[in-house]
Formats: sequence, C-alpha cells, structure tokens
Amino acid sequence: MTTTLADLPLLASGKVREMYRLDGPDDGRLLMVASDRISTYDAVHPTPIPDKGKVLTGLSAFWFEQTKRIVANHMLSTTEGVPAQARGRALVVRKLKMLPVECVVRGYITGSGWNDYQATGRVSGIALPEGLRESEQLPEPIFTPSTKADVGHDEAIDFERAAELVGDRGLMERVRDISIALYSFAAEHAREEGVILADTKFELGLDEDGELVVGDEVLTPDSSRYWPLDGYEVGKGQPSFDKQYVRDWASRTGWDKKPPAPEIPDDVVEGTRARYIEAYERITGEPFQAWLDRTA
Ligand code: PZK
Repeated sequence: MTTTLADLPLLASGKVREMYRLDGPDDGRLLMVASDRISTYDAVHPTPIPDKGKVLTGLSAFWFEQTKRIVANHMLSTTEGVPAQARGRALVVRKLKMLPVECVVRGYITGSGWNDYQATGRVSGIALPEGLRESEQLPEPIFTPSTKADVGHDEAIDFERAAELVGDRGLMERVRDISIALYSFAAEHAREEGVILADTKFELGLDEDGELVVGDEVLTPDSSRYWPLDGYEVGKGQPSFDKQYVRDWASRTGWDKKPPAPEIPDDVVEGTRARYIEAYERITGEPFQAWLDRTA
C-alpha cells in the first residue's frame, strides 16, 4: 500500500490522477485527485502544467452541477473532507460499483472513430453515411462504447457486446441514452462559448440503491476532445484546445512520440497553462480565480 497524500490509502493511480480512500464515520467515500501532469501521444511529460489539476477538477465540478438534473453523479464535496494540500484539485465522491465499459459519445468523426470509419464505414457497429470527411459533424451523436483496458488502449465494442459485459440490456440502453443526453447538453453549451465538444467519455456506476450514477471526471479536456470553433475546418485533424502548444512544440523537436516524453520548455508550459485557464473561463463563464477562492 502506498500513501502520499495526508497518509490516505492510495487505491488507484492513473497517468495523471490518483484515487484515495477516505476514512471516516461514513466508509463509502473516495478522494479523486487530479495532478498537474500532462500526457501527449500517451506519454506523460516530466514537466507539470501548474494549475492543470485544479482547472480539470473545477471543470468537472461545474459539469456535475450543471448535469445533475440529467443524471445523478458521485460528487459529494469540493471542500469538506478535502485535505488542505489537495484543495482545488480534488473531489470527495461516493464509492460506486463501476460498470465495466467506457461510455464514449461522438458528435464528430475523428481519432480512432475516423480510423474505424475509413476501414469499415462503421464505428462500434454503427453504420455511418458514406463520404464523411475527417472532423465532420455526424448527423447525430453516436454512442461508441469501449472496453476498459488495464494496460494499453481501450478497444471499441458494439452496443450488444457492451450490454453483454454489463449483463443487463435494459440498463445498457439507459446508460447509452444518458450518455448521449449528457454529451448533447454539454456540446450545445460549449458551442455557445465558441468551443466544439467533438467527443467525450463517461464512466457510470451503480450506487448502494442500484441507481445509475455518473462517476470519474466529466467533460474535462482529459476525457474529451475540445476544439476551438474559430478555425474549425472539415477535411483535416483539428488542433486540441488545450494540448496543441505542447503537441506542436513536441513535433518541432523531432521527438519520436515514444516514451520517455521530453521536458517542456517554460514558454510552452505557460502557453498551455493559459489555454487550460481559458477553457475553464469560457466554459464556466467565471474567472478561474473564483474556483481557487471557493476551494481555498
Ligand atoms: C473508480 N476509477 C478510475 C480514476 C484512478 C483511477 N466513484 C467511484 N467509485 C468506485 N470506483 C471508482 C469511482 C470513480 N470515479 C474510478 N477506478 C475506480 C480512476 C482516477 C484515478 F487512479
């Protein structure tokens, strides 16, 4: 068992965040902590982006609040129960029984979806119109679930396979409909702020009463593709709202995109940090400082 934060037991760690168990009168609570680490091309850079974890946690908390009428979520607190050194970059959440599938929704054809479409005309078993071009908006958002791989990449599966893994087709239909409703709500909001939400990934679970609850982080730049609407052009890959400075710089260095990822120079760190904060402010409509103040 590893402990690093306020001596809490570390339950799991991902590339850029950690999950701890909170011990208290109530034992069903977890602490999800977002770090300032950044990954590009699946490799984590040794250089942090200051405040990235706080921006992502603030965005996730904003979306949990905005979408709670669509579906219940695991967020309990952004302050009470959060250790001082994690304030602003952590959420106290309810422990759930997570479903064994990733709930991906795509409104635009890009990334692995674009690759699958070019190869087969389909994504996750869904036939798409002929002649789509890279980054084009789909006629309607589609649900393209994937497996949860412990190591390596998640694998696209069709709806029927997802229903098999979950063990309840009716539940999986609700998961699909909720995922699409969440995406549609957020994409409409983002577009009003000049941001395209191309696609996103949710993780849902069941609470103690068997109710469906959305967990994990929601609608952050790490779980979603956000593109600037300004400069959007069908027929090519789009720049990432948040990571494009790092990717462009990394390409110029000649890095082969295999680990270890290089250190990021100060000007690229500063430009990237500014983009994260801009994303927070555009999407939430409030100064990032307001999040820092509320969670201090
Ligand atoms: C849970 N993860 C992924 C996230 C990591 C790993 N509310 C919950 N209840 C039970 N389990 C999870 C959650 C959530 N969210 C999330 N794995 C399990 C994950 C962040 C850091 F190391």
